[in-house]
Formats: sequence, C-alpha cells, structure tokens
Amino acid sequence: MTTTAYIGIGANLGEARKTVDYAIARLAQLPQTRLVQSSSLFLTAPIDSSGDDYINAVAELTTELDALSLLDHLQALELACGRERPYRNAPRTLDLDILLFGNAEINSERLIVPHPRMCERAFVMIPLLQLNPAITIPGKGAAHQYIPSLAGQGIQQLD
Ligand code: A4P
Ligand code: MG
Repeated sequence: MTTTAYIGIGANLGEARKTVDYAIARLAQLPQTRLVQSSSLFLTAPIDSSGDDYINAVAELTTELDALSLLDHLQALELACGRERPYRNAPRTLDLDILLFGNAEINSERLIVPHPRMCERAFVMIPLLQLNPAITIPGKGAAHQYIPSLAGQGIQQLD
C-alpha cells in the first residue's frame, strides 16, 4: 500500500541551511519511498525554543513503509546529522517530524499523527500549504483556515 506522507524538517544549530538541503536529498533515497516535492526553505523565529532562527521546510513523500518504519528511518537520519537530545525543544541540528501519514490518526507511545502542534505553527503550515493548498488535516479540517491565527509568527521565505 502506498501512502502520501508529509515530513516537517527543522534545524537551528550549525549550518542549518545545508543540513536541511542534505536531509531532503536523503529523504529521496529512503527505501520504498519517493520524494514527490519539497517546499521552499523558510527562515523562522524560534517558537517555544531557544537559540538562532530556524530553517524549516516540508517534504511530500509517497512510501510503502508503515508509519513506525518511516519514523525509524527519520530518527536514523537525525542521528546521522549529529542530533543530540539534551532536553525537550533544545536547539537541534536536525528535527524530522511526521506531520501527516495519509489519512491516519495515530496515538501510540512513539508516534502521534497528525503532529499534535502543527496547526499552531506557521513554520509547518505555510510550507505545507505551499505544497498542497487544498490539504486537509485528519480530525482538524482544511489547513488554510488556520493561517489567519498564525499572522504574528516570524517567517521569511528564502530563495
Ligand atoms: N513522536 C511522536 N509523534 C511524532 C511525530 N509525528 N513525528 C515522538 C516524529 N516524532 C514523533 O521527539 C520526541 C519524540 O516524539 C520522538 O522520540 C518520537 O517518538 P524529538 O524530535 O526527540 O523531540 P522534540 O523535537 O524536542 O519534540 P517535538 O515534539 O518534535 O517538538 P516540536 O513540538 O516539533 O517542537 N521553532 C521554529 N521556528 N522551528 C522549528 O522547527 N521546532 C520545535 C520542536 C520547537 N520550535 C521551533 C521548531
Ligand atoms: Mg521532533
């Protein structure tokens, strides 16, 4: 079975822009997976987090992996990029989140999908809507309806 998945990509330590470009290239090489498209890169102010501005992007994949296998691959890629986890929301070389996995609603110990905070975050919703303006979030409706409430968050599209 093939599933369309959206991956949130964030980095704010080290050479963040290079890391995000590298992560997108590596997502294209995951087994049983195809990179359909990736958003622009965005420079974003940290939300509930410290340190430098983030580079954020979203990638659209199609995959035959199940959601937990995809998470395993994303966490391996985070580690390969030098991710350490000293505390929650610490600055990070690379954060890869499964935002959406088809129409699935998953609530397990390791994985919550849709990502629970995504609708409150411009750094997720703006790149996601760039890829798919008509997208709906399972359990939450049309993504575009959340945009007005995100107007105060600092986000700048890079070219
Ligand atoms: N986990 C549960 N659900 C998921 C999912 N859908 N995708 C579990 C990925 N992982 C998921 O994640 C902790 C655990 O969440 C994992 O072991 C996995 O089993 P983590 O990546 O180690 O920790 P984290 O990143 O500190 O937590 P989380 O929940 O990813 O944080 P947030 O809420 O995503 O916030 N500001 C800007 N401007 N840009 C950012 O990218 N990112 C954050 C991280 C905060 N502020 C930011 C940004
Ligand atoms: Mg994360």
